[in-house]
Order: sequence, then C-alpha cells, then structure tokens
Amino acid sequence: MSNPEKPLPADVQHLPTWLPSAHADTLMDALLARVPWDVHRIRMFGRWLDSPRLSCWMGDADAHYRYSGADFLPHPWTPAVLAVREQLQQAVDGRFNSVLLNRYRDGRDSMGWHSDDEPELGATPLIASLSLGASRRFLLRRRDDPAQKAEYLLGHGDLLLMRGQCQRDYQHALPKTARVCDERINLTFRQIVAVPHRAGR
Ligand SMILES: O=C(O)CCC(=O)C(=O)O
Repeated sequence: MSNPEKPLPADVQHLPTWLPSAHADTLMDALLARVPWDVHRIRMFGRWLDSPRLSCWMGDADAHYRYSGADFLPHPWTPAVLAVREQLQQAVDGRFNSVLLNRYRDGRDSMGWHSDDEPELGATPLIASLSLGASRRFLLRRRDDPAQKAEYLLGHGDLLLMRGQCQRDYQHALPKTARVCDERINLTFRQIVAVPHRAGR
C-alpha cells in the first residue's frame, strides 16, 4: 500500500515507444556493430568483480566518470549515438555530455540496486534512459523505505526520464529473469559537471 508521506516517484516519467520501432531497430543494429563493448570491473563488498553485462562509457573527452570504485575515460561518440543525443536534447530541453551504454546479452545479465548519485552528476541530475531490444523490468525503491517500490516495463524505443530528487531518494535495478533470452541495450545519457577535488585527474 502506498504511503502518502513517501509518495512513489513523481520525478520519473516513462515515455513508451519514444523512438519509433524502425528507428529503434536501426539504432540497435548500429550499436551492436560499432560500440566498443567491454566488461567493466567494479568493486563490490571489498572485491573486484566483472559486472554482469557489457558496457561502454562514451562522451566528450573531458567527461571522466567514477562509479563502483573505478575510473572511466570516455570513448569518442559514434555517429549513431551522437544523433540520438541531439534528438534527446531537443526533446527534453537538457544537455548531455556523456552516456553509459549497457548491453544485456540475455536475462542472466542484470544491474544491481544503486543510485546514479556520483558527485560528477550534480545534486539533481536529469538522466535520460533509452531502451532497445528485449523488454525488461526496471525497479525503483525508496532508500529510506525499500518496501516502497515502483516497477516499469521498458520496451524497444522506450524513454525513461529521472530528474529532481530521484537519485537522492530512490535506488533502481534491472533484475535477472529466466523469461528473457533476447538482447537488450540501454543508454543512460548524463551531464558530467566538474568536481573541484577531482580536477586534473
Ligand atoms: O538498463 C537499465 O535500464 C538501467 C541502467 C542503469 O541503471 C544505469 O545505467 O545506471
């Protein structure tokens, strides 16, 4: 039951089929062919582990990012990602100098609970998350009351916008599932801002 003092996220907007199917197909093919996919090493519970998906950090040359204990230098934009960034910037009236691409090879690939709350993203980041390929469940839970949950089914071409206090108040995750055998790609566009104590890295 929802608690009116801890409402489910008003700062989250789901736009199904934001990208028409034919455009989403073309973009997915371009990403499969052109993105330098890698297995990111992340630090969890004091150990270095392979993350359970393929990833690529892409963006402007100065968009350095640190998450899960590791530093990432951006790969240069590919033409297809740059084109969709332009389209997004116009649609949501925001700026994005970087994107984290995640490729889930099937339902065994996943993303654990976390918030996109690194200092580089600022206090109230706008994050534009575009999904391609297989539909997967995307979960949100309140940080101060994990029983308060919301769920979105993200399909081919869907856009999810997270803004305001969403990262401060919520964690999100993409759970494993035995039901999905097909690939999915997700792009989370972000704006990295300068962090004074990290200048010069
Ligand atoms: O694949 C997704 O929809 C979630 C990606 C995500 O949580 C992230 O990039 O921080």
